[in-house]
Amino acid sequence: MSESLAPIVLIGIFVLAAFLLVLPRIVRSREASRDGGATAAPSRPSTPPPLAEAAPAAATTEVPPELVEEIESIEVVEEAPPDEPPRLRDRIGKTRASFAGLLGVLRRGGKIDAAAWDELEEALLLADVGMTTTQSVVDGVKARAAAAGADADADALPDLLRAEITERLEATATDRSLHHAAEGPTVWLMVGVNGVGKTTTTAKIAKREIADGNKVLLAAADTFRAAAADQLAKWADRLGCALVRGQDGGDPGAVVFDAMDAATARRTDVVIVDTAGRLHTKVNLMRELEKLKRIVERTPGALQEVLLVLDASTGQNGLTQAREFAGAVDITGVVLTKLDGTAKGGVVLAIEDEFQVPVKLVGLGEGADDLVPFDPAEFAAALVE
Ligand SMILES: Nc1nc2c(ncn2[C@@H]2O[C@H](COP(=O)(O)OP(=O)(O)OP(=O)(O)O)[C@@H](O)[C@H]2O)c(=O)[nH]1
Ligand SMILES: [Mg+2]
Repeated sequence: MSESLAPIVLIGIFVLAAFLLVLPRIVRSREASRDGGATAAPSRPSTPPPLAEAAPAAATTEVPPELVEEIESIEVVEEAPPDEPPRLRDRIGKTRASFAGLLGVLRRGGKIDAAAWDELEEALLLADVGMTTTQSVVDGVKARAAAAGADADADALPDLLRAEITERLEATATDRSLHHAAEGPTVWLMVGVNGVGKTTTTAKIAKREIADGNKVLLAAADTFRAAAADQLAKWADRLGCALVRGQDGGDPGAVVFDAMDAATARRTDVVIVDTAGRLHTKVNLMRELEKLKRIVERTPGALQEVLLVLDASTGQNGLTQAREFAGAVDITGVVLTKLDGTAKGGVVLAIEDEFQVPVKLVGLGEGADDLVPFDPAEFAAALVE
């Protein structure tokens, strides 16, 4: 061997030796990854594995084709991911049921006769649309039927009703979004009587805004009810947003004042103010709301929404509450909660008819994701399809 080849041969022997040393390790690690790490696990004193894991890892027998077919035919009901908003149609079953009887009658066929009009009226009243609005809706549908031909078929009624409901609601407002200030903090004031869902809705709205990339601050201006601020604090903690609170029984005006200061200092996008639903007298409650509103208005352009929260399950009683609040503060929109557990969802029509204020959001459950924008066409379709 020439002297010049010697180093090359030496390097070759060295590389071969290194490879032979490493090879067993590579084989072991491959086996380990195939067995889900079992072989790589440090050997412990023999604790028996749990029963579920004790089954042999590799099946050696073939699965009979008929079993494969059977398994494939099983319908897998996929659970919606937790962040997926619920569908209005799926949650307003009870209100839909008010119309189900009507549609059964209509589907018998024939022409629209007096009995069909009575059925329609009854269905609307059953859904708590209220006498005045019901009359007006029936008249609207009659006009549509006349336009379609005096002897319109009964089975055309659902479509006529759907169009009537959609157009009535769309006439109140086309934009049902919550408005943001052009610059500086946006403030939304939540008002309504006790127990309707103000605090829960505050949290639900906060969650949506955070998901949209906004910096949110919650103001616990319900200092009247013991533990009200704690309830909101829990939500703030869970959602990971800022909270301004005061002393129990203290001045809610001071809370809002501090919240406005904090919002400016921290460059907060949205401040949601949760207010008390009950005070010693209604006069006090209304005066306090006016006061809170004035404090927010010290920051020009900040107050973008005064949202009246109404519990759908109180049906027509919600209208009485709306009258009281609308008399004290200018309501910019309604959040109708608990639409999931009531047959009285038709009250949406009455609210918009009387107050000409849009229902902007609806609550469909107690969870933070159970809030959806109110869409007239979707609502009308869900009622009569
Ligand atoms: N099913 C259902 N329950 C709801 C909905 N919104 C709120 N709730 C429940 O209604 C109850 C009252 O809700 P709160 O948010 O505490 O009501 P509030 O208006 O803040 O009450 P006060 O602070 O006493 O004035 C709670 O048990 C909520 O979980 C909804 O859309 N659907
Ligand atoms: Mg509350």
